[in-house]
Amino acid sequence: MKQYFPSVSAVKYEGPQSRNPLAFKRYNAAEKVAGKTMREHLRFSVAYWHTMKGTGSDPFGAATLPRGWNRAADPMQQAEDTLRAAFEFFTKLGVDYYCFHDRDIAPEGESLRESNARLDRMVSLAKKLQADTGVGLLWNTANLFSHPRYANGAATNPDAAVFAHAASQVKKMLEVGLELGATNYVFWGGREGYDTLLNTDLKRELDHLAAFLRMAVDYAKKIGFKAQFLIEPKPKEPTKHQYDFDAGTVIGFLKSYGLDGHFKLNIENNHATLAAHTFQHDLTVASAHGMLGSVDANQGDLLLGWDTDQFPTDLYGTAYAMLVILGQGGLAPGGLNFDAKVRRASVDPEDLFIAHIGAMDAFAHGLKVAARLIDDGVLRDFLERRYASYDAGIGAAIEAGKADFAALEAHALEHGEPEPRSGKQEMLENIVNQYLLGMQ
Ligand code: XUL
Ligand code: CO
Repeated sequence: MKQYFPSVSAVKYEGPQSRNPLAFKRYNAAEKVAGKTMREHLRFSVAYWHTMKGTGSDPFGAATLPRGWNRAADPMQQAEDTLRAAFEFFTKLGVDYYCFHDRDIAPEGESLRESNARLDRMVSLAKKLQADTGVGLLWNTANLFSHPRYANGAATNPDAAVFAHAASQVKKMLEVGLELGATNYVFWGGREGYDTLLNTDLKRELDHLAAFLRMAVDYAKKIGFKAQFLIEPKPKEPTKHQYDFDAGTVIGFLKSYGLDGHFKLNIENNHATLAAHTFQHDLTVASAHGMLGSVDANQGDLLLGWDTDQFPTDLYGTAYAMLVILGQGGLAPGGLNFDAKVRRASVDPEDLFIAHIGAMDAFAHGLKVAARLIDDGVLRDFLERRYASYDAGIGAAIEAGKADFAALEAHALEHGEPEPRSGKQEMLENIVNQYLLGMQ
C-alpha cells in the first residue's frame, strides 16, 4: 500500500521532557483523568477540508503546500488518493474521528446526479476504510457556500430553486451520514446572512432557514438517522452579517421557531472571537442552555481579526474550555474537531502532524488543569459563597418565584444598604495560573 507520510510512524506519548516534535508531551490516550481516559474525554477529530484539502492559497496568492495525494490528473483518482492518505494520517496520529463536507471527499460533477454518483463511490471507500481502521465519522455536512449558485445564500437564497438545490444536497448528506454512522450532523450557514439590508427581506429569510431546518429534522427521522444535529454559529465572513451570529442568537432563533429540541451547538473558538466574545463565553452560553454539543477547536489571531483557523495552542483557552466541558459531564456524542489549518509557509507534510500534536497536547493539558480545579473545588466553593444569599430568606424566595416587588421593597427598607462584596477577580486569576503552571 502506498504511503503518503513515509517519514512519519505512529505518534507516541513520550512525556513532558521529550524534544521529539513528532511525539506527544501531554496527550497520553490511555491515561485516566477524572475517571475516564484522555481519549474518551477529548474525542479528537481531524477536519478533512483543511488537513487533506488545504492548499495554502489565500486571497493574495496561489497554493504553496505540496501534497502527494493531489497529483493524479483524474479528479476521482485524486479523491481516492486523498481518502487513503487521510486514513493513513488519522491512524498514525491516533485520532478516533474525522469530519467532512460532501465536496471535500468527492468533486462536484456537471449535474446533481453526477455529484451524487461520485459521492456514492467515495462513501463506499470511506465505509471500508472506517471499518478497516476503527476511525469513525464525528460529523458530516453539506458545502452550501463554495459553488457560485450559493452566492446569495442557500436556505436563505431569494431564489427558491437554489433553496431546493441546497435541500437536495443536505438530503443526500443525511443519507451519507446514516451510511457512515456519523454521530452528529453539522449546519454551518456559510452564506446564510446578508451583505446589505437594501436587497434583503430579513424576516422572510429567517422563516426560510427555519423551514429548511424543520425539513432536515423530518427527513432524518424518516430515514432513521439519529445523529445529533448541530448548528455552528459565526457572526460574519463570508457575509457581512450571518444569521447564526453567536450562541445566544442561535438559541433564540431555535426557540422562537420551536426547533430547540432538535439541535445543539457546535462552538468554534475563532467564530466566538469574531463575534467579540471569548471562546469560554460561547461555550458557557451554549452549555447553560443544555445545548453545547460539540466544538470546532482552533484559535484566531486577535490582531488580525479574521477567521485565521489556527491550531489551538493557548493553554488558557483549552483550560477554560475543558472547565465548561467537564462541568457539563463531557461532549459525547460530540468531540473536539480541529477546524484548523497550518500556515501557508508550513510546507512540510509533517507540519500537519506537528500542528495536531501541539493542539492535542494543549487540550490534554487543559483537561488536566480543569480536572484538578474541579476536583479541588476552589472555584466552585467561591461561586457557592458568592451566591449564598439566594440559598435562604429573600434570595430563596426570588429563586422559587415566591417573591414580589412589595416583599422586596419591605426587605430593602428593613435591611438598609447592602454590604459591598469583592468579586475577587485577581485572586481567581492567580489561582488559575497556579494550577496552569504547577502541573507536572
Ligand atoms: C467555516 C467553518 C466551517 C464549518 C463546517 O468558518 O468553520 O468549516 O466548520 O462547514
Ligand atoms: Co468550523
